[in-house]
Amino acid sequence: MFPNPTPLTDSNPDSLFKRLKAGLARTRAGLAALWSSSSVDNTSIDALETALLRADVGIEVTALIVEQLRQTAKQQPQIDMRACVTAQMLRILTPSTPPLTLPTSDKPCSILIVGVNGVGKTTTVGKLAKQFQTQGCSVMLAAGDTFRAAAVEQLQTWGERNQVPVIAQTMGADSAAVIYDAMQAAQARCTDVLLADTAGRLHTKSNLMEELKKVKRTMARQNPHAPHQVWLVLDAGTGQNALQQAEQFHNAVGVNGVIITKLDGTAKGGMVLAIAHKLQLPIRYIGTGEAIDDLRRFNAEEFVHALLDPA
Ligand SMILES: Nc1nc2c(ncn2[C@@H]2O[C@H](COP(=O)(O)OP(=O)(O)O)[C@@H](O)[C@H]2O)c(=O)[nH]1
Ligand SMILES: [Mg+2]
Repeated sequence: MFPNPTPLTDSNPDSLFKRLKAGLARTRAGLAALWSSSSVDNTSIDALETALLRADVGIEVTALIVEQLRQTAKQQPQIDMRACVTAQMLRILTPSTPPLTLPTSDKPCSILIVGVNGVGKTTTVGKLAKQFQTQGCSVMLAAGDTFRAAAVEQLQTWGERNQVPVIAQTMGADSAAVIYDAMQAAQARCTDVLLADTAGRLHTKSNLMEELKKVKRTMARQNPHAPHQVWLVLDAGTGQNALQQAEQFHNAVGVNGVIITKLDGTAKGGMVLAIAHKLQLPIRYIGTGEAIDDLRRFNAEEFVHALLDPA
């Protein structure tokens, strides 16, 4: 019912892999010049270090990759630097892709989407609705961002686009109450998946975290296993700052999956490695555009190839 990521498919010219590659073009461009040198020496390692830092891979992961490369190069100066970096990135990212197992009998499977303002939560809820429907699941949306009227309308538009029901109240309503109502409605209609959108006012304001904690408690009152998943949406363009956001949300509501959006058009796509290394949380999906199909299950192998392979 919830299949794992599709395997690497770069044989089809129109494949999603090509689109992912196009999305990562800016990050890949920063690394491409490195692969021309035939041997690994101090100059090429220094250039790699700079390029990784520019791609926002972060200091820790860059140090790991560079140190490993130095060690390997000592024994084999003629090693293929790209192959070596590919292997190391895979080692860092692969633990972040455990299979996604969602309950199939405990309906609805409830997924709470959290994150700061503007990262792409509502858009991601809309894209996820399509993904789950494509997998044969019935979907309902809960308009838990009651802070802005536009947020409710935006979610309703995604509901219409996907032809799925949206449970909403007026602006200023209690977010927990909206999501509670949605859980009841989803249960009554035997809906498979309930996707709950939330507000993202400044994460430094403790009232957002308190509101999210209340949402969680209220959901658990309806079903002790709810929410089944709490997915944190992070904007790739924020680079290393995303780590702080992740810590705050994780401490407040216990995140068990990460979605990284806006990998298109950023040169900071390397932040995915920093997130994987630091958070040790599953990276579930990546967003590479504003359209409904611009969301992809995260696949470490596919991501590293899209990042490092020549255009
Ligand atoms: N380029 C790009 N834009 C995105 C992506 N995801 C969301 N957006 C855009 O980011 C903006 C904020 O998205 P929204 O869903 O309203 O964020 P929210 O405040 O977290 O709910 C909108 O203009 C979206 O179209 C993505 O993967 N790539
Ligand atoms: Mg929103």
